[in-house]
Amino acid sequence: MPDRLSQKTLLAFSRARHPSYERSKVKAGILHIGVGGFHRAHQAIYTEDVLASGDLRWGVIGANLRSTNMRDRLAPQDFLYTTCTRHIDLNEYRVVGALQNVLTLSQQRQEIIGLIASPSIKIITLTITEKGYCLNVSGQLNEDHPDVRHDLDNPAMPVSALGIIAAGLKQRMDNRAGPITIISCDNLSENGNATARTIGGLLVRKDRGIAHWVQDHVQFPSTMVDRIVPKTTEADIALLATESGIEDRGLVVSEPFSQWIIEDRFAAERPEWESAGAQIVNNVSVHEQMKLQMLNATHSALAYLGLLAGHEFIHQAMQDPMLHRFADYLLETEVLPVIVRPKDFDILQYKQSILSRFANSQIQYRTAQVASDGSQKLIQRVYPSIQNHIELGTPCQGLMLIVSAWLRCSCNKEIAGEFADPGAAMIRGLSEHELPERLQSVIKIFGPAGSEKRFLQEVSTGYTELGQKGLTAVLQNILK
Ligand code: CS2
Repeated sequence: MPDRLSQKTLLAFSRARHPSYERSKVKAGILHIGVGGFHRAHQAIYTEDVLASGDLRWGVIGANLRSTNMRDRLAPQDFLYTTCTRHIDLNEYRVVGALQNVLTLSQQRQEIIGLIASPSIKIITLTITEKGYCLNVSGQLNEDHPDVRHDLDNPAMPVSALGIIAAGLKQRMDNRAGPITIISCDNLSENGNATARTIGGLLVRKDRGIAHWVQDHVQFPSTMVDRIVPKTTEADIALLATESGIEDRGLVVSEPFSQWIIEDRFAAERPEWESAGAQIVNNVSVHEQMKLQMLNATHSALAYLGLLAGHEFIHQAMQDPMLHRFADYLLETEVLPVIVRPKDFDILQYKQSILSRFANSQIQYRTAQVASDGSQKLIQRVYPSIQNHIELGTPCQGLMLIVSAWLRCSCNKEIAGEFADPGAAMIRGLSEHELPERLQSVIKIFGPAGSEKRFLQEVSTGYTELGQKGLTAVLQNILK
């Protein structure tokens, strides 16, 4: 029987790199909301390196909203977990000690609010996914969202991630606990501003005093985060046990690549993340937008077209010659011409690196994982390029096809059963034949874009052709 990972069994885990600092001396300086695989394989690693460099002010307390799953997995392990970086020829294991605890909002609300209001916490990081921001189609706080309505009516008992931050900030002001930096690490354009807008929307009804306090004491830097982190499987956990004799229910697997670009806009002290490879820059939006429009858009394309073609994983979609050609075509012919490039940046090399990362068969990233929440993701990743083409009057059949494929997947009962998308509930209730008549109202999910005639027309044509001619013929036509 393998030993369960913990502070006690750590010494026996000789295949892994261990925390090189004394965990008991670490003070909590960061609160992270949304402790899943991505945070633990990304921001937590940068912080782990800072701790390893000897600056012990930056332990991380995690908080999740409803599920106690992560806490249940990690508590018996003293909140230690292993990261497995999958290289072509080896698995590199590292045990991470940065995480000190994981709380759950539904059970430890006051504790979390107390942390946000505590002077020792200087940073809040967030990975709450696109839908966690509760934005409406115009990018403002969606006051019709049930969680937002609840939090506006019960500000002391919030249920949303940003509601809890709003409650905590109010208490922080009352406690005179000083400035704090809130960093969104989700794939949203201008994610810092989006966070500030949502929290502002939740606070404004309280009183003007808090709005002014936030202006003076809170910063919301934007960030670009990048690392492919598939959901951990039982097979991954079993492989680790065989290779090392250690059972880790919190294992997280990722690709070698990792990038974190953070806008240099901090309200107070911060970890020296740049010593761990993060880039702290004046303007992050050009990088953020480029990543969304290139990497994430192509990822979504491979997910929806891959699902229609019957592929379970992204790398399998990349092994499908037609889909591979489509991904290349999409980037080269439709996305690159409308991208604002960061200065002195080799965009062709970036494009190639995206394609080879997606083709990496060491990383088993399910098409259904990327396909989830398309109603929130596509407007961020695909629409900005479409909008540019509409303005220029240039063709972009491939980009439009991603939206058509999302609709096809969403109203195909078998495929839609594989991924969640709460924002697309109304599409999911429709049959394949009902959808075209309802397209206009469905496309409202895209906000003002939804009333764009060309968008509506081409998405509709793509949808019909996918049904009548089939995926291969539609792709052949685009790629000819
Ligand atoms: C993916 C992203 O699931 C998805 O929607 O496109 O999580 C992607 O893997 C990351 O943004 C890569 O940095």
